[in-house]
Amino acid sequence: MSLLTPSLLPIMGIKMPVSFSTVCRQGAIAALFGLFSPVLLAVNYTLEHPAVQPFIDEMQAEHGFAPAYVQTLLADAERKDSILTAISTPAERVRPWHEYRAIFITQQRIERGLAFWDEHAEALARAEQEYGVEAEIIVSIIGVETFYGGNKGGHRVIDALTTLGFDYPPRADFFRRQLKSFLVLTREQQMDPLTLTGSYAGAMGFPQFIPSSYQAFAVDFDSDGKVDIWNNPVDAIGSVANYFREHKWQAGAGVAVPAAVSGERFTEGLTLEQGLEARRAVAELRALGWQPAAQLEDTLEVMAYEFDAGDQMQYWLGLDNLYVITRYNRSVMYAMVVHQLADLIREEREKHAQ
Ligand SMILES: [Ca+2]
Repeated sequence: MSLLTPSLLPIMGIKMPVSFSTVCRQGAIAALFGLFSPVLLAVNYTLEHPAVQPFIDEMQAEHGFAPAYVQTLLADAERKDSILTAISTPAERVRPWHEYRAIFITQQRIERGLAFWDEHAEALARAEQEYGVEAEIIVSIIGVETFYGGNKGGHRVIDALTTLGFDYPPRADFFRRQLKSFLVLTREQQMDPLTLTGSYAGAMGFPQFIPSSYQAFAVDFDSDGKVDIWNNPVDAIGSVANYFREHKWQAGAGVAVPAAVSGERFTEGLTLEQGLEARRAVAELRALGWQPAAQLEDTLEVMAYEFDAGDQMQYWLGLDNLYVITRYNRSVMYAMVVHQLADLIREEREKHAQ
């Protein structure tokens, strides 16, 4: 899950690797200097850092961790300037819908999705049955987050969470809580906290769960006694399905309905400027010039938004399930990409089955 900087990004924003090339560039430069300069030795989290001892004390008091163990882990963790750069680099600009969509919805991502579905058909069918979440939504989430596990992030989670928890004041509390969750989950799962990897913000495995989401929603879907979202796609499938069920996904209830607009007042119906939680009744939208392309009850409360499709604007009404997708990543463009990719993969799969 990609909770990069939700508070910093606009709702219509993007969680793209806008800073990726910058990170790579700076990493390369740092590596270059590292060859020649002893000044750029790794910075570890020893007791010299004022936040380390309090953290060790809290881990002992709250979770019963031996202080020496936590101290050893933190002393191995490295502060990564590339992570601080990535988290604090603002999105260069908000991409219009047609550009955002083109990044994620590609023929390759559809085809790899079909292959992933074929390979894990049993687990996906079982997830659909047990959690009431359509297979194509699970496939699409994993496809958008990590290209079906192909891009799970190369940072050590311990480095990401210590760097951000101890040296990124704007969100230090959040990331220290994630670090606590991470240490607890690795103890529970008997995993090595020094080797697990993820994104620069500590999002982990096929579904990019942050540690607190792992603790709340990840499941052992192949019943081997481990909840392994890093290497086990079956656990990842069950975990994504469980996440959606717990966020009140309604199987078969649809996600979004296109609309036509007319008249002078339809822009008054747009809800997104008031946030992802804002809703309008369908009757009210009709009165403002919105015509849904499907039958919707007048009393239904929906999101209403417009997207820049390049050559024209597109208008949509978002149903409760669209909002559920934004619980995974707080962006309506993200939710629409997941929805549309899911539909395209399902259509292709049905075509192949004929
Ligand atoms: Ca398992």
